Amino acid sequence: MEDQEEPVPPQAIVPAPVTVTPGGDGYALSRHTTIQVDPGATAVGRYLATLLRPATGLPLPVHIAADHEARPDQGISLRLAASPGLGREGYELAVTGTGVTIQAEHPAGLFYGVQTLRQLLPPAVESRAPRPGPWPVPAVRITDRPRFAYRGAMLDVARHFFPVHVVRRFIDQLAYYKLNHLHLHLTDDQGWRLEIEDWPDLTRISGRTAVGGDPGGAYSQEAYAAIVAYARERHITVVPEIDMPGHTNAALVAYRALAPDRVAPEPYTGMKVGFSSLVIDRELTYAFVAGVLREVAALTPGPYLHIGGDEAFATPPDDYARFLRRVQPMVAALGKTVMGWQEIATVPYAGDRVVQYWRPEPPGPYLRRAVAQGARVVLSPANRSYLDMVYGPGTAYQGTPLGLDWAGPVEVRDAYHWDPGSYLEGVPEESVLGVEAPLWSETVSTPEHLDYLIFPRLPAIAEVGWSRSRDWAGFRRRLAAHAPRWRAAGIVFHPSPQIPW
Ligand code: TNX
Repeated sequence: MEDQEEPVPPQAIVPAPVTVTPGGDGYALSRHTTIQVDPGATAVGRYLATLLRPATGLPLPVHIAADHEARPDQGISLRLAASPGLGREGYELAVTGTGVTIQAEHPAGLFYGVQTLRQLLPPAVESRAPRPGPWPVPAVRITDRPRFAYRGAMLDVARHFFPVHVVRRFIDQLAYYKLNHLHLHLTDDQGWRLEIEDWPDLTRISGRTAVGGDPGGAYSQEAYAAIVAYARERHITVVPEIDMPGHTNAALVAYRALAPDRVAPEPYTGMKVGFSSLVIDRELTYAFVAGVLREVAALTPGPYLHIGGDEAFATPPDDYARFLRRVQPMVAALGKTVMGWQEIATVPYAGDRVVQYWRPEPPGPYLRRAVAQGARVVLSPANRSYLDMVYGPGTAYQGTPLGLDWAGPVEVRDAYHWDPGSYLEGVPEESVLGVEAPLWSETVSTPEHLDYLIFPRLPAIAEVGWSRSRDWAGFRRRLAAHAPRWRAAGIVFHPSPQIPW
């Protein structure tokens, strides 16, 4: 990593900004650098200081100044001001000989400007230990705003449980690439991961199991609230998923009153899908669902409740439709927007709804009909965006095959080279809320495994969601420039043969 002292070319930013204009004198962080913030930008200012201090060892004091005129023009300044055309998440960033100015209409925009600034600094800035520097920032003017409002990733904490500190690390990785939604797949056949006060055996019993007999785990409501708060500080909305009516073996194990014939099934630690179902004609099922959704809604400030709905092969289609006709309005009654996997679109619904497309093959006409009825679509095509797919033949991680291959392989170019705005016939860009990269965890149980599957594909999906332009040749070079950053941050990654590392 001899090249760490070299200024990074400003074009190495991922996701690509709208405009990047290099030129003029650059700036370098020093002992004299201060971070000056408008009163409404204090949290972003402190966040920036916390990011930069460990590696640089610089004091970087944060000064809150209501009065722009009174400020020295040296250093980093974060300003809240109307930025016409940049929207809630857009920002302008300027580096000159005297400092760095980031301006945005909303703290979210400043937050994304801060992520861009990180990428302008040398890779060593990502180290948690002090590094010698210097800390040059190349001269550049950037204007930027995202293409899609929903840019997400999903973590399956049900097949394998990931403790809060691992989820926090995942959140930081999303923030780095300007993603703004964290979908947590909290329940499945193999485990139930969120404490529900009215149904304590869900986690007391089914919190203990995981795929392969591995140790389980569960989030107390307090731990979940801590995840939500950590995400929120990074402008990330948590989307909790309670998967139903299929993928519910863990719930039936905990409460046999919910099971067919009221006989508890065996705990399940395999990798099959589609064999379990809630009982559709039992009132207790709806008391259960209503109670769970009520507690999840109360813990979740974000607008979405994800009700799963995928692969309900053990639920006859008429039952499935009846179930959804009762459950979707429950979500609305809690003041939340229904979100679900694409199968929910087979059941008409007049309310506000987000449908998550995932199957690699073209969807049936039902999806078009749901969109015509007002549904918005989040695109997670498995053969493009699934972070749990293998990269390619012979890409085992340290001898362990990592990932599934039913929709794969998914190499970096597959993840990068597609356009959400024209991906599905009958789903126009106006109906596309955004993109999400799901990471299912049947074969994944450690932070290193997560890193390896996430990098370098997540940055590709991030650019698909943020940037309007698609430029594979340029992306390959920009992505290659990120490898030293991942190394400095202690992140393991797949050395894809498609990238000129
Ligand atoms: C399909 S994608 C599933 C999950 C599996 C995943 C593995 C979706 C909505 N359902 O239950 O974990 O494949 O890739």
